Amino acid sequence: MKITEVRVIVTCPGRNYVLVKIVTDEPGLYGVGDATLNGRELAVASALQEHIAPLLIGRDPDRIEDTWQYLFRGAYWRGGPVLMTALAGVDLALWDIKGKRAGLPLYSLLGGKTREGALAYTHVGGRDFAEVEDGVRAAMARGFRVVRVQVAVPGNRGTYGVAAGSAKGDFPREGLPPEEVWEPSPYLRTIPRLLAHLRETVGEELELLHDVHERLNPVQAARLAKELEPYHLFFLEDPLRPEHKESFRLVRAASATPLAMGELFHTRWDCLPLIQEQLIDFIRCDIGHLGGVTEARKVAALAETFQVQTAWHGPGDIAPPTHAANVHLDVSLPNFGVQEMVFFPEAVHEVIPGAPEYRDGALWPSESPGLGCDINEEAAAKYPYRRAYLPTTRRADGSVHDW
Ligand code: EZ4
Ligand code: CO
Repeated sequence: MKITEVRVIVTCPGRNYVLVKIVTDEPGLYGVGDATLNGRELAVASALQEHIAPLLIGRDPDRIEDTWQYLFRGAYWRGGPVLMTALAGVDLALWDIKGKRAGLPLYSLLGGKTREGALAYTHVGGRDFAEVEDGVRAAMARGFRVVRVQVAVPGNRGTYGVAAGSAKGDFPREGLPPEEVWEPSPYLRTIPRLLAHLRETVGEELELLHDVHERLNPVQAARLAKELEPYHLFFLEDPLRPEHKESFRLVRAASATPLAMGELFHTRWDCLPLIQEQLIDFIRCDIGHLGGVTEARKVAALAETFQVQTAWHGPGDIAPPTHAANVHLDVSLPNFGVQEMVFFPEAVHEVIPGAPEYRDGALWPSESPGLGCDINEEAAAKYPYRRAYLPTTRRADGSVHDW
């Protein structure tokens, strides 16, 4: 069997997605992958089209590991978000083909189920504590047992994870990234109060978590983890930027708040220092930015060895094939922890059918062979690419901070 064609499909059913369709010489047999990188979509599409697709034509799609090694090690230039997202798109499509050939869902190829469904968490953001509380109650009514909570911070303009119109940042010029203003002091005062409010009003049983989005310095992160300790978070997400892994020692030493990190990691070597020193409790890489299922399995095996659980990134700006891959891994891995999820709008289901189904607080894998997703190319063509960016964050004095 040979790969005959690699199609890169860029579409915007509400937001931009880059999809990979790998076609084989076996009639009707193809695989579908996701290679979306928010704000840099066309860089990945071009890497795939111009540099990677020509290397795949004529190769045996069954040899996933060899293809992965060939693209990662064989190219000399390796790693980074663009190349590892492109590699993930190829990797997912190849696993999809393997599953379809075998007539088995991906989880079965990964060793079979260790559980039936994947415990899932949803996002709740609000302009104030009351709005967050309402959102949390609505999520509980929908069956969620784990909820991520974010709140607008007085004095800051635009808050990560808060969708409400008035909380959004300003656009410096039409078509450029929106700009938000963020200061650590009000943020550090607000978040413990939010958690105190939620524990008083919704009780102790619901699992809560919060995403710092890598904005704090080590001592600020240590303070937050310590002050959140009484509220028993499920985990505190991404307290620090990805560069200084050793800074996690300070946060770890300050409290017993469980820590999670990983959506900005691109290889197992990024994850290794935090895992082997047991500085985190959850590794939450984005499979779509990590070179796919092939690398995620290796990260999960490293994590299992050190009692670290998985919490793969599952935001709305990666496409359903990556969400499907998440859940196939979740139900097969022994050290699965929790799965982040979103509800996709109807247009996404139309263009990319097969996102994992949500029911009773969990996500359930497709029983179809492979990943269980498809691409409706006619529908995709109705939604052409629209240039868009993630926001930029500035401090109050105007200097650039990390978004
Ligand atoms: O900001 O996917 O946990 N989820 C997140 C996401 C990321 C986006 C970046 O493209 O932090 O919302
Ligand atoms: Co995050």
